[in-house]
Formats: sequence, structure tokens, C-alpha cells
Amino acid sequence: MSPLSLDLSPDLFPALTEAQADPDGPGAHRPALRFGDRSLTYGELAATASPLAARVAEAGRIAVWATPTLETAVAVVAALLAGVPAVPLNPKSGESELGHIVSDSAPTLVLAAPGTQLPPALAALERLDIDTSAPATSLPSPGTSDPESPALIVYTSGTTGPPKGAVIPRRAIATTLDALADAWQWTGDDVLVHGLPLFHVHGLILGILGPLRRGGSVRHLGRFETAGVARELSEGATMLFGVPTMYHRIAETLPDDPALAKALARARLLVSGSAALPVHDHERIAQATGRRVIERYGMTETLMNTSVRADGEPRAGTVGVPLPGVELRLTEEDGTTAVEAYDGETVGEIQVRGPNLFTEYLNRPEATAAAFTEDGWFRTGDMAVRDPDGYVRIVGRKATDLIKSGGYKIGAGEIENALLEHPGVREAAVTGEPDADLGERIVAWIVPADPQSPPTVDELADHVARRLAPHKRPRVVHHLDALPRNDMGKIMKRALTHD
Ligand code: MCA
Ligand code: AMP
Repeated sequence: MSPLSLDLSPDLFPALTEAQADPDGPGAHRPALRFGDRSLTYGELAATASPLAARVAEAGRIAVWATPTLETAVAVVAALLAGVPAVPLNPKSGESELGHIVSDSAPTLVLAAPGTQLPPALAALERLDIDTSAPATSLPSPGTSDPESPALIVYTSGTTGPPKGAVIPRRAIATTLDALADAWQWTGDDVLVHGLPLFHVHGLILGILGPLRRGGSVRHLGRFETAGVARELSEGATMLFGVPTMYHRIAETLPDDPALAKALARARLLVSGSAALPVHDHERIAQATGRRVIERYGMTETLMNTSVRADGEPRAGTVGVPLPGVELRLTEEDGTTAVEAYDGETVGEIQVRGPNLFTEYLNRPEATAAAFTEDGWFRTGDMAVRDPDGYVRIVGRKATDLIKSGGYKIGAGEIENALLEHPGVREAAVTGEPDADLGERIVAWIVPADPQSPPTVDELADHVARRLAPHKRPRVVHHLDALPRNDMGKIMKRALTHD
């Protein structure tokens, strides 16, 4: 383990505290957040977030309608200042997904941007509008001093059943962001650009809370577009965060866009994560810009585990070395015997331990217990090898029923259940297949209720998007007379191939 001392201080945002204490000081005038033409300095963020923090301080738990806007960032900062756990909601979630999250996490309030229409699944909740223009009317809220107290509850898919809420304590946020600061030489002078959604760890914790913890700033694109990346990197942004689909789209655009190549060449750090960035895209970007994208590896439950370091060798196809404070081991099939080899070929499951880990799955003690070994290692389900110098190379994952599409983790079982609720579907199985843009695309194999008029791909895609979320929709549908099953009646997904 690295000797880096980890700051477990309850003050997650020292620059914000400083701006609160000295509203006329130079720190208060530094930029903090920018979304399009709307922005807040640290002083303004303190002034808008602290009254909101005071208003939510008594709530047991709040939900945030996490549109990619300034309001979402302000609401989450306010919740953290108040010490009230926040549940970020995907604003594109369908009824059944939202209904599950709301009944599971039981927030007492939902925070949303003024004028936003909320769906019926949230009708029973008290609503509070996030006013980003409010002047400070109250003193800074006292907040919580307990690093173990829950900060965020982030929903993540498993292989079966509805998504589980990972309870992320303040301690994990502080330590993961400080470990990344060490690995990336990330400082308050950095200006981050990204267009990631704000209801997951990547976009919200790394992409919004990260710059704020450093006292730096973030410019959010609203939605990812290569033109926005080029503009911000040529106007002072120093770092880019993205999922592989975004870097793939950059690699596709580069040959016809010299301005994008020039902008990327100026960046201090280009970071990819959430899924593997194919070596082909690494190479195309390096060739066009002279810059290497570095990868880091994390998970909702563990926050960040490894990264290629800014001062290390950027090696395509690897996720670098364990971050300071993170213990990482590979285990054999029994899940407990450690693999000792650093030979670039012995495969084992990645298990991690450290202050970056979540506390539990909300209301799911059995799932929580199953996720850890007896001696406290978290089983990631990711399979990897280690190079002789410690670089980790992810080679696959244990569960074939988890699909990574566009950087989103999606459980096959969840989509199968949704498909089975469609009247035109008698049986359903879901698999992932390689996709150059998304990494994997979702494929549905269905036995139609009426073979004469099977449901179309659009119909099933709409059905899943409405119930769950658009990114969970099948992109391809195959119709079969029957699903291949073994003697036990279990669907044999390996036999699901089309020729
Ligand atoms: C299309 N759309 C539909 C339908 N079809 N909406 C409803 N019903 C339909 N049938 C809409 C979509 O909502 C979307 O709307 C637009 O059409 C295009 O959809 P799509 O092709 O699916 O997506 P895309 O816009 O091309 O998205 C690619 C993307 C996205 C931007 C790369 O996948 C993305 O943002 N990925 C990031 C995932 C992420 O952050 N993962 C982090 C979790 P509209 O255009 O209005 O949006 S992992 C994590 O946090 C761990 C810790 C880690 O390691 O990082
Ligand atoms: P999620 O559960 O949505 O937080 O996604 C976590 C999963 O994303 C991990 O278990 C990995 O399978 C995958 N992942 C994250 N970063 C990387 C990366 N750089 N390379 C390969 N896989 C990654």
C-alpha cells in the first residue's frame, strides 16, 4: 500500500468553506461550475448552496432530479453541506425503474430545477425547486462531522432483479478524489471538461465533486459533443473525462477535424473510464494528437481502484496500478486464494479493500454480505492479469449477464423481466454483442406470443425505454421459435448466435 496520508476530514470542499468564510477574498471569485452560459464562482456556489443546505438539513434523505445542469451540481453540494444523503435520479428513467428507486430509498423530498416537469412516480414526494440565483440568507449549515455517514446512494444494476442502491460514505468520496489527485497531479489550477450524465459515479463524483474538492473548476457540456470538447480544451480547459464511446467518437472525428486534434494535443490529461477503451481507439487518438489517453478503473461500489498515473507510462490496454490506499489482489476460482503471479498471463478475479469502498447495498444485507469475502475483500467480478511491474490488465468479467453499453452497466435479467411484461413476448433472453461505438449493444432474443405478428424492434425498444431507461433498450431483436435450454430448463445463452 502506498504511504500517502488520506485526509478523512469531514470538510469535503475546503475551497467552498474558505469562500463562505471570506466572501470578499480572492478564493470566492474563482470559477467553480460552468454549464453552457451559466456559471458560479466559489462565492456564488457557497451563497446558493448554503441556504438550500439549511432547507434540506432536516430531511432524512433527498432525491435529486439529476439533469445535466447547474441545478444538479448545486443540489448535490447542498446535500453534502447539510450531511443529508442524496439519491441522484436518472431523469430518463422509466416508470418501473423510478418507482423501484423511490420506494427503495424512501426520500422525503425531491429537488429539481424550476420548471422541470416530474413524472407521476415522484408525485407523492414533496418538491423543492433549486434556485441557483438565491443570495445567501442563512449562515453556513453545520453539516455532519462523521466520515462514515452516507453521502450518496447510487443505483447500479446487477445480473438479475432491479438495481441496488450503493451507499457511498463521505470518507469514500474524499479518499478516492485525493488518491486521484495524487495519481493525476490534479490541482486547483485544473479545468475539467466533460459531458457525462450526473446520476453515476463517473460524471457526478469524479466529474463535479472532483474539481470542487481541488478548488478547481468544471465546464459541463450539457451533452457530449466533440465540438464542445474542442472548444473548451482550446479555451483553457486542461482535463477531459469520458467513457470509451466518447473517445471512440473523438477518434472517428479526428481525421476530418484538425481543430479537435489541436485542442486535444493541448490538454494536460485525457482520462477514459467506465469500460475498456479499445487499443485501436487509443492508437488513433495518439496518432492524430500526439497525446495518450490514460485509463482508470473503478466501480460504483468501490469508486476508483487503479489508474495509469500522470507520471507513469501510459500503456494502452491497461488500467494502471492500484491507487494510493487501495489494496488490490487477484484470486483463483475459489474466490479466496490469492494469485501471486505478476506474469501478464495468470487470470484472477480482482478483489479490493480500502477506504474507497461503499458501506452497503441499501436494504440488501444479503447482497452486501455476498459481495465481500469473510476477511473484507470486495469481489468486483472483473477478471484481470498483472504485468511484472504491477500494471493491471482487465481481460473480462465473471458474469456474462452484465452488459456494458456506452459505459453504462446493464443487467440482462432486468431487461428480460421488462420484455416479458410486453404482451407480444412469450419468452425472452438478453445478451450483449460487440459494438464499435457502444462497446457492447443489447440484443434481445424473443419467442413471440403470436409468431404471425411478432413485436418489432422499435416497439420493444420503446417498451424497455419507457419502463427502465433508454440506454437499456435493445438495439437488435431476434425472433425464435423456442429458446435453447439445457436438461434443467436453463436458457443456454452461449447457443444464442445468429448466422
Ligand atoms: C433513442 N432515444 C430514445 C429511444 N431511442 N429515448 C426513448 N425511447 C427510445 N426508444 C434517445 C436517447 O434517450 C437519447 O436521447 C438519444 O435518443 C440517443 O440515444 P443513444 O444512442 O442511446 O445514446 P447516445 O446519445 O448516443 O449516448 C452515448 C453516450 C451515453 C453519450 C456515450 O451512452 C453516455 O452518456 N454514457 C455515459 C455512461 C456513464 O456515465 N457511465 C458511468 C457509470 P438524448 O439525445 O436526448 O440524450 S460507470 C461508473 O460510474 C463507474 C464508477 C466508472 O468506472 O466510471
Ligand atoms: P459500474 O458498476 O457501472 O460502476 O461499472 C463498473 C464496471 O465498469 C467495472 O466493474 C468494470 O467492469 C468496468 N470498468 C470501469 N472502468 C473500466 C476500465 N477502465 N476498463 C475496463 N472496465 C472498466
